[in-house]
Order: sequence, then C-alpha cells, then structure tokens
Amino acid sequence: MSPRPLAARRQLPESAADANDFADALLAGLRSDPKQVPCKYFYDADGSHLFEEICALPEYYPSRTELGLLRRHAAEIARLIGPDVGVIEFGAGSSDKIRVLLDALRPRAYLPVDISGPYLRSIAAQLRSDYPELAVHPIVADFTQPLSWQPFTRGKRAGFFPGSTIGNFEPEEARAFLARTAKLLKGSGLLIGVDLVKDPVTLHAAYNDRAGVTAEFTLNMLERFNRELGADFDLAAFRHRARYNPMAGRIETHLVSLREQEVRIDGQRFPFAVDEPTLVEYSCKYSVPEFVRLAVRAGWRSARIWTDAERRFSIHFLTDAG
Ligand code: AVI
Repeated sequence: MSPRPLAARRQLPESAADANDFADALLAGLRSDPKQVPCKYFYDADGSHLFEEICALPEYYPSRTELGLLRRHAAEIARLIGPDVGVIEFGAGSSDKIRVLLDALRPRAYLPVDISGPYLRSIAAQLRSDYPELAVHPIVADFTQPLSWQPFTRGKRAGFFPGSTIGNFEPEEARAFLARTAKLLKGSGLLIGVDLVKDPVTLHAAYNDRAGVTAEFTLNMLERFNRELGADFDLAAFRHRARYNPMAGRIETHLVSLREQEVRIDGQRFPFAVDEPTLVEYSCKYSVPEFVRLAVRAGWRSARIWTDAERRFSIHFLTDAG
C-alpha cells in the first residue's frame, strides 16, 4: 500500500506553526547538509513541560539566577518601565518570572506570545485566576518570524524576553529580532535576559545534566515528529550531544545517529550515517559589551544592566534610541 499523503495522515499540531510549515521545515532540514532542525520544534506540550523541569535542575543555573535578579531588582525595574503599561512577553515559559514582574509593576495588560497554543492557554488561565484585575490576552504566534500580528493593547507597551531565549538565535537573527521589537515597542522599553560567557565546565554541565532531563527534552523532538508527522524515528538509535564551542561562544546541541539507518517520513527516506549529527539548537552566550553592541545595532539604547555577583547572567533594560 502506498503511504497516504502527509497532510492526510499527520495529526495537526495545535500551534502557530502551520502543519505544512512544520513538515516542510523538517523535510528541508533533513535534506540539508549538515542536517539541521529549528529548535522551536522542541516546544510541544511535552517539550514545554520538560523545559520547565530543566529550569529546576541544579546544573541549569540560568533560570534561578535570572529569577534571583528579577526579585532583587523588581522595584527598580518597575520604576524604569513606569505605570500603566501592557506587557508583551515573547515566549511563555515558567510563569515564576512574569509573576515577579506583575507583582512589582501591576501592569494594565499582559500579552504572552507563544508558538504552543495549549501551553499558552494553560498559563493564561492560571494568571487570570491569580490576577483578576489583569487583562490577559494570549497570542498564538511564532515570534521568531517577522511579526504577523498587532498586539491588541492601547497605550504604553513594554517587552519582556527572559530566559536568554535570544541566545537560541544566531547573532544576525538576534539582531533582526531586536530590530523588529524596537519597531513594535517604539517609545518604550524591552527587558531581556541574556546568559553570559563563562567557564566551559559550568556551561557543559548545564546542558548535560546528570538526571538526563535535557537529553529527554532533545529526544522528545523525534517523538513529536513520529506522532505529528508519521515519521518512524527510533528514539533508541539517536543520542543527545551538547558541546561548548568556545570560538563561537555557544553551546551546540545535536542529535547523533548511533548507527547507519534510514528514517521514513511521508514516503521519503532519509539516510543517517553512524555518528552523523543533526543540529537542533544553538545557545549563544554573550559578554555584556557584546550584547550591548548587538542591541545598539538593532536600534535600542542600553539604559540599565543587572548581573549577579558571579556574573553568570545579565538582565538588560533597553529603551528606544529615539
Ligand atoms: C530556551 N532556551 C534559552 C534554553 C537554552 O538554554 O538554550 C533551551 C534549553 N535547551 C537545553 N536546555 C535548555
């Protein structure tokens, strides 16, 4: 029996990334040399929950360091952003960080933008019940792409982009994203978390935790392709590999094929050699001056920077360069 067309067989992902884009991105990525798949496909409901688990791991310092910085400087942050704003958050991760900001800032509205619809709705429901005064308007969209939506909030806006998710863009894409947000947030500011360059041992541990949650998170992408696109990846035949590349200043995460094998997707065959890596994520690290230069090139002004005592993580408040 010939395989049914992909569009008929696959279960549509409930997310901003249209099912065809999702399939096309995977097929194009597996045809390219070297193979690569965009890291945004980590975040189905299971992937989002696994990422929450990563954030609580002892080795994964970025989340708790950033949360500590937000708590310590919440009053000053709220003063700098000012009253009566609509906060647009790019990506809705664990709600701990936004809660610190909401408590200090008491904004008029909260607009989380995320690719995963179900996850976004569950976060929005929790916040509506805990902050009854707050207008919560979730936006299911892929913020890595040029903006196809207009935030539906009047008056002053502020952007919030925590977690060093900016590090998942390559520097030129990061500049383009910052330039788009500078236009969207004209006249206001962007609060953004940026992980700092540091010793490779700490970085390596953060992406290779002993409990294996990060490996599970990486492999979940293949499970998602099997479930939603009818692929036949054998999860036991791939392993997670995350290494720090000191020249590029980034963690490079790959799925490595453990044997010579063929994977079928939509009737097409994709050969994998033994040890062949598929790139699934960059996590770029910046020094403070490097990030400031990038933001300024994108049309922002650096208004304030906070770092922890060990200089592991930074939070930047960027304002309109005018
Ligand atoms: C979401 N992003 C900033 C995380 C990072 O550190 O690059 C995703 C992650 N991947 C593995 N661990 C965490």
